Amino acid sequence: MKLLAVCFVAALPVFGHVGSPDVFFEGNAGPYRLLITIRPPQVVPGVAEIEIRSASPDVRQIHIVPLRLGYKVAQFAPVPDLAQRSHDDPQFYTGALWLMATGSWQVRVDVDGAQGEGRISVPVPALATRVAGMQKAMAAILIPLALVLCVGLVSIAGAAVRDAMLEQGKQPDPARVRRGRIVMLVTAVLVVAAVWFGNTWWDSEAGFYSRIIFKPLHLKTSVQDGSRLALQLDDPGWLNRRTDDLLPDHNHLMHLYVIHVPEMDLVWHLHPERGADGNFEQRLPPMPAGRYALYGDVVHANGLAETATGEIQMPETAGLPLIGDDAAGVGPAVTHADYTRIASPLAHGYRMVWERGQDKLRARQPYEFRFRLEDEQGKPADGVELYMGMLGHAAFVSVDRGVFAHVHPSGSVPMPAIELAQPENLHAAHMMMQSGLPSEASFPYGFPKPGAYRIFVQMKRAGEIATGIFDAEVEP
Ligand SMILES: [Cu+2]
Repeated sequence: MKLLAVCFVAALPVFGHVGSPDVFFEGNAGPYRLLITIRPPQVVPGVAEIEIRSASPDVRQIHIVPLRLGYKVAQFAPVPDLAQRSHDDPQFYTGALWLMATGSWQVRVDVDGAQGEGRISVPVPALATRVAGMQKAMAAILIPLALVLCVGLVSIAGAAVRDAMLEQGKQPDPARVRRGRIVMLVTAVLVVAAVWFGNTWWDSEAGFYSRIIFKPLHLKTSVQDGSRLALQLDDPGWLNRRTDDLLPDHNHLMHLYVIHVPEMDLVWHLHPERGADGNFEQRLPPMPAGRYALYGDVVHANGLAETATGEIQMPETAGLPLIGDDAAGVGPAVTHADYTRIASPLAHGYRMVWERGQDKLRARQPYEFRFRLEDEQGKPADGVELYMGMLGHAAFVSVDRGVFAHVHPSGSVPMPAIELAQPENLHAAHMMMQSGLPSEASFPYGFPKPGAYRIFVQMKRAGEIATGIFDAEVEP
């Protein structure tokens, strides 16, 4: 019973992102600092690609193994694979692991090196996001071949009845020809029936698989009494998901990003409260009339985290000032995006600086995004505080809005999933936080596709939440 309970609790922690399935994680495996990228498969069962960069050169070997999160690890652990060290870059390792079932997995990374051994586990979801269709070229070959087979079968059956018993050199008599035709007709009917049956079976298998394909929640929205945003989690139906089982993450059931679109010049990070009817409600701050895109991050009781999306046309709201963890940011319209701008102005003459370097940003490449708070003299700001338990929160949003990722300094894995995979590491992170905070936050992330992106970065200083807004142009 106890084991069952553990399995249930740890069933499905995955990620609340839109269009950004790759997992980025930065952490310590014992004495070794690792940046780990996991590209989960799009179909399940499927192969996850693992990339590991070690910050130190004294690593000898890295072993990786996929495990179901929450199961008794030692009992079911397969033999770990040896990650391949790159020839060009000795601190870079790659591997591929099969994830056999839909749900929540962790990739356990064991490091052996000059400083001894270290271990870290990275939660990763195995969610089918598409049906693997047949390639067109393959279909172009297989369909004519199947037709040849069907026609061949019919003509063989006809020939067998008509010609098989015939003496050499003789023509079949009309009775044999007629019998041959009848048999061909019957065979044709049987072949068509077999093809029809096969197709029905295939469709039913595909239908079963399509139920597994992940369908994210939607946000149904309306503005009431001119200043209250009513939000309803709308489930399109996926497995046995519920919407009334949410867990607080950093004391909030929902983390809602509201972005003015298409300009993307105004952003709010809000925390709607759940009402007695199960729906969410947010007191709106003063906002201009316009169109807004909504991204609501929630975590289910079983650990599943997801982003519910919506859009709303709003009238101007008088609103109330922001309180608590709610925050707002202002930047230039995205039509005036400056891809070389590295500083975002803040209140009191402060600014946030993106240490972006000179290199072009490329899709599917993991990066360390570093942002620094500076005072009016350009010195690193002091008085930095934790904002909802973190040094910083960053949202990477593509201008076409197909991508939204909420990332923390530890990466794109939500905190409840990290807690499940490695409580001891979380403790270490908190210890670090207590011994004074740096003015710089870094976020491991990689863009899933080329295009224009806006990055909203939030840090807290002297009781105020600062929002920096930056633009990125990502090449293929
Ligand atoms: Cu956050």
